[in-house]
Amino acid sequence: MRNKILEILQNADTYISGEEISQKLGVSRAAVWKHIKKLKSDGYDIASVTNKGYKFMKSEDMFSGETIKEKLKTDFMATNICFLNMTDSTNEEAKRHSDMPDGTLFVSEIQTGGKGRLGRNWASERGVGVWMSLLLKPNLLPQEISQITLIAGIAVCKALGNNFMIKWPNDIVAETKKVCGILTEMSAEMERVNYVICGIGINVNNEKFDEELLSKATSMYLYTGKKQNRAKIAAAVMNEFEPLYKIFLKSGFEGVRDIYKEHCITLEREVQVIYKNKTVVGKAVDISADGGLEVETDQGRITVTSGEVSVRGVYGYI
Ligand code: BT5
Repeated sequence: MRNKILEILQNADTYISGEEISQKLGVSRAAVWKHIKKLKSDGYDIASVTNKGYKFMKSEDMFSGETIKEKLKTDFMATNICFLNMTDSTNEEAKRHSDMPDGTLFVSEIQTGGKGRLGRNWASERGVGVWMSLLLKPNLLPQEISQITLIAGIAVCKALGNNFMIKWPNDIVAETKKVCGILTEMSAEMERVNYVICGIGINVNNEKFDEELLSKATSMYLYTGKKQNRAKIAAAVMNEFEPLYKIFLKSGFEGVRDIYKEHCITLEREVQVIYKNKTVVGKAVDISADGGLEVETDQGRITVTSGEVSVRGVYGYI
């Protein structure tokens, strides 16, 4: 109910009376008033004026479909945005609406069931992160899709700035802690991809993390000491993503490989690769033409393809 009230307020251009909201939702005016009081205490700036009603105060820092769109320089990416106050997972939301156009972006203020890879959880608190999923419909083979994750990684890195690097294949880290994770899923047949969902979770203004994440997670705020405008960040990722994606569709991963390497912190490090149930230790020396990690081991060079392994620096998380 609270989310429905928030949606009505955010979509209204002017004051809307408690009476009108209560009629729209079929609840009492007292209930509307109670929910609005709670929204205010959650930090939403809602003006209330006698005889006029309530108005959502839009600010520079507001995070919404509109404020993201204002900052876009893309041809098709995110030109259609579904902005939600709450969902289980933006990846799931995109799946439920996979008939929407190529490039549709699903964004949510909070995810109640944010997902990582292999059934892991992704912590997605309200109001602090960019939790978003891009629906894409490329003309590619199923085996090429994991490379989209790598491209999203470059886009996030470029959008966040110099201090952020990619830990192969697709974590974005600030020094030794994770700031962003990417989860790409697809619906495909043997030779044909129906659609791809590229989910990106960026910890932006988080002030704290739960005990179990403390040692491995950070946010842009915790790392830089500055609160950031989330709409600007979401738009910047889209603005960086689109040109890279276009190069990729034309020339394959090869076309963006050097840019990926520039941003990859894993290269030139000793790594421990958990690979086909074996642990191999070696030095990460290169990224292959299709995005694999080339590791020099005592037994020679091996190429590990994304999705198969987890890589840990021998001396820590990176
Ligand atoms: C990932 O998985 O890193 C992919 C995360 C993708 C999240 C986005 S948010 C929008 C879209 N909708 C979704 O439901 N998902 C996507 P993985 O590499 O498996 O990492 C998961 C692990 O990271 C967890 O097991 C935790 O240890 C850690 N973790 C969980 N939440 C985190 C957070 N907010 N920040 C940093 N680390 C986190």
